[in-house]
Amino acid sequence: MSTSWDYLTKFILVGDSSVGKSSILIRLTEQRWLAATDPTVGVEFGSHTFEISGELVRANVWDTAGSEAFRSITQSYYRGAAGALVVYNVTHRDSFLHAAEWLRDVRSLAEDSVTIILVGNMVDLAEEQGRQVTTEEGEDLAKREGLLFVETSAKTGKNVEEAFKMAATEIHRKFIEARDRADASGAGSLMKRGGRSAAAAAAAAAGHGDVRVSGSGPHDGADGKGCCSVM
Ligand SMILES: Nc1nc2c(ncn2[C@@H]2O[C@H](COP(=O)(O)OP(=O)(O)OP(=O)(O)O)[C@@H](O)[C@H]2O)c(=O)[nH]1
Ligand SMILES: [Mg+2]
Repeated sequence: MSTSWDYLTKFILVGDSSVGKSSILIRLTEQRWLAATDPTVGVEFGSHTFEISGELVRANVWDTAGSEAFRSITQSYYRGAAGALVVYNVTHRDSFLHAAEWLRDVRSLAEDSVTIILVGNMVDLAEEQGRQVTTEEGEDLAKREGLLFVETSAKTGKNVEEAFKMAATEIHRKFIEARDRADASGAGSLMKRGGRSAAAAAAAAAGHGDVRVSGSGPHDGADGKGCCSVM
């Protein structure tokens, strides 16, 4: 069956409650902003397609609840993730201090070759109220831990698509390298090849159809059996 993308890959969004993970996902998939969001119960799911080096990469994104109460459920979604966004709020220092714990969880539960991006969200609020975490502190942590880094605002949309695209570009790069080494494990297993048809390619060029719904089970996002996968 043909698909409207060349590669499918899985992302997870993790971080303390209220740092803006769901708002980032809504901004990515629906290009809108909700002033009031409900805390996520378990996980939610969204999908977005990026063009990278002339190829279409569809990211299936699992947005997890930051609340401790859901930890055992949310951790079951880490498996198979090629990309992880570890999100904190630049106006709330504790959320930054906790980023190290989220990072540890991602490293122990996701794939070894997972690409991790540290995301300092709410830069709009920082401009209004002042920040508790400087850009340099975020950059330093990212450098020490070998992470990508970006500051975002789900409210204005600043750098939201770029955050995912930076990570997707790195995943794509690792995948192509692994493919060239004929290595089907590690990074070579973190993207699934689709079969974009000529008609689908034309439609994709005209606009990428995104979806966003609540999740219902720990699909790896690459098997096509998820609630909203289009495989
Ligand atoms: N000013 C501003 N507010 C934001 C931003 N991102 C999120 N918020 C607000 O912060 C609150 C929490 O956002 P959520 O997206 O629900 O946070 P979450 O990380 O998904 O929280 P959990 O689902 O409980 O883990 C909401 O009131 C959002 O409107 C941002 O970039 N700027
Ligand atoms: Mg949420």
